[in-house]
Amino acid sequence: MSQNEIKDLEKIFEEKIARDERIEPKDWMPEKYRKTHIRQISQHAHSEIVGMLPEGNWITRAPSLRRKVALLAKVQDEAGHGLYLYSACETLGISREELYEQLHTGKAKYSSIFNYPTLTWADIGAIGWLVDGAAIINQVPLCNTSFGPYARAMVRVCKEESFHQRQGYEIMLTLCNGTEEQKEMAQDALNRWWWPSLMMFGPTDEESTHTEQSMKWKLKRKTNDELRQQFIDQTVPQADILGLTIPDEDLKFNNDTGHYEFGEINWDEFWQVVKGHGMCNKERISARKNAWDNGEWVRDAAVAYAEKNSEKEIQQAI
Ligand code: FAQ
Repeated sequence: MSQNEIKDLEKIFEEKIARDERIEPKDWMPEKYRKTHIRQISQHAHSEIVGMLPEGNWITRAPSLRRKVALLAKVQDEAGHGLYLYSACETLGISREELYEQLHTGKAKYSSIFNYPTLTWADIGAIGWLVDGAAIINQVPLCNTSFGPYARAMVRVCKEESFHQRQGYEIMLTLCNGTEEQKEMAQDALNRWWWPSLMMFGPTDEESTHTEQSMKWKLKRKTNDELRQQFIDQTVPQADILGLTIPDEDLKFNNDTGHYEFGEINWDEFWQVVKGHGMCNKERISARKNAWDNGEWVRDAAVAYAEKNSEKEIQQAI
């Protein structure tokens, strides 16, 4: 393709973005746009899949049948989100095998939050309330992202996340209205999950490598800091209703700005976790690798079955 032809295509692409039209898989797109979407969408898909592990840990220990059914449904939803997102990512010309390979070799990231352990039942409440709460705030703007398959996947994902957030908050509410010991469990879970939840939104805008370009392409519709502030403003009053204390001595409402001011995030901890040195990084990746290896016979059987069926169809057509 000549330089002039590429320039014309770039112009059409930029104009579509400016008009808030969706870019679809068969449309021409700059290579960097394609690559950065593969990076973000696959990281998102991996997060959903790895994110099943901390909660899966509690399915057999849920305190009642009702809690067990809800948790089971939530974890299954997360598998579904991962699968939609892998499919959306594949439309950009990368195979599922390559995506898994990137996760298993550590080339692709997944959300830092899933490298923390779930120590008590209250952690399941805290994850639903805080982690799904943060995920909704991050993902609602992504329903308007510029790449069609990603935006469409986000609509259903967000609806399901809102059920997840409510089931988590309801667990917290029940614990907080329970015995003194149960309330302490809820406070302890909040103490451990608060700061990692704030880190989910990524580094500050100043430190973020991709935000500027991703905002121009309308892949991201809000910056990391904007989303983090929105999460804090929304969540602090919810903690007040629970009668829990946010573990941040510097947290205070600023009447002039209408926002909460908050303390310093431990960015060293964040980068340590992102680089693979968190409490559960090794355990999470090895669980995923084992699942892949142990599932080989199922994949082989599915391929053999599909081949047999297509041979049969060809024979019948002859
Ligand atoms: N963890 O330049 P930025 C969920 C990396 S789904 C690990 O700001 P960007 C559902 C980033 O990749 C949760 N790494 O990056 C659920 C980049 O490194 P790279 C996942 C992180 O992409 C709930 C570098 O730092 N959600 O929770 C993190 O513009 C409950 C520089 O950062 C999504 O993925 C992090 N937290 O902004 C499941 C949503 N933050 O790639 C189970 C879609 C940053 O150059 C249970 N993604 N990094 O090597 C996004 O909105 C964006 O990708 C951000 C990061 C905001 C996460």
